[in-house]
Amino acid sequence: MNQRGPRFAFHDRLPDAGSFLGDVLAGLSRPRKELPPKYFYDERGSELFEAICEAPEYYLTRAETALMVARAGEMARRLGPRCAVIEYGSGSGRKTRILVRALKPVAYIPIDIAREQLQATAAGLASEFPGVAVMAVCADYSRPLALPELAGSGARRRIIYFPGSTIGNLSVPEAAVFLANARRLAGAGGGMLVGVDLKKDAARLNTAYNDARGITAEFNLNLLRRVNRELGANFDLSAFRHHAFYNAAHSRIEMHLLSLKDQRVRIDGRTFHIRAGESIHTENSCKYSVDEFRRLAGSAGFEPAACWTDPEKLFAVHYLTVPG
Ligand code: AVJ
Repeated sequence: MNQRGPRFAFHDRLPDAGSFLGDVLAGLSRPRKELPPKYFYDERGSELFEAICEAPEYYLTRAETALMVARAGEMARRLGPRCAVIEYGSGSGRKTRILVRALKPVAYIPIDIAREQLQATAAGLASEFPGVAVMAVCADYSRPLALPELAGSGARRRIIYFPGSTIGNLSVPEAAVFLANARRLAGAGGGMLVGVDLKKDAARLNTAYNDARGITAEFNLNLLRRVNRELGANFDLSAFRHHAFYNAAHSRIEMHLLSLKDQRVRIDGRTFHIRAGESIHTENSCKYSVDEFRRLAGSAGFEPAACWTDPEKLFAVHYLTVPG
């Protein structure tokens, strides 16, 4: 842990590359090949994701940011004073700034797997909001994790902030388990503020994940570039094509990397055969109506306390509370 003054601490709890290799080998060994989307976010992947957020087709970030700008005051009143905000996957921190400015929490604990971006974002926030104790934790929030000590912060309740509809990466049963774990972390009297992309017509969704400039395609393919660089694999990027579509039966966008030819890939002494037309499933992005998400949160022991949506009904921010 390296300290940078009393208001900023950085805790590095990321396991080494071992789990990346294990996850990649396991994913490619399945009858339907897959790679976990959390590995999109190396330095280039984080940059590409920021570019996606600015693409005209990708409405999610704009809709959620506008919603935060319009309703942050109301949200802050609902959440109350002296919160400790724990953020899962802090990213660029734009939405966080809007929330922190309105809420003035006593502590802010961003948790992110993307180390460089976490450092920059957390340090920036700490200097912008000197009244907030910032304790960054570089970790994979999908695994059990220990939080830094909050006892001295004067926090009255823990609020988990999970914006961006990243919860959509999980299947519905996985999301139920994830929410139950989040409820335990928030604890009695705590809560969760979570951004969720709403169901809408398939054309709008398909366009959002197939932007005209091909940034999403680059983002998807960059995962193979990362596997090549960090794990010494030999994926031929030119032999794969980005394929994203709305699967209405599962209410989710699926992203795949479609193999354009029969090919073999070597990773860590193992060979994987990929047929022409076979795909590697790289991401799900589940979409929920307000009521569906409320029911899901309820099944995980949360009380759906409030929900804000934008005028176009593109995106929802739910406030869930833990009874106690
Ligand atoms: C950051 C997971 C919410 O699913 O919309 C954007 C990632 N993938 N374009 C999403 C993503 C393709 C994004 N999340």
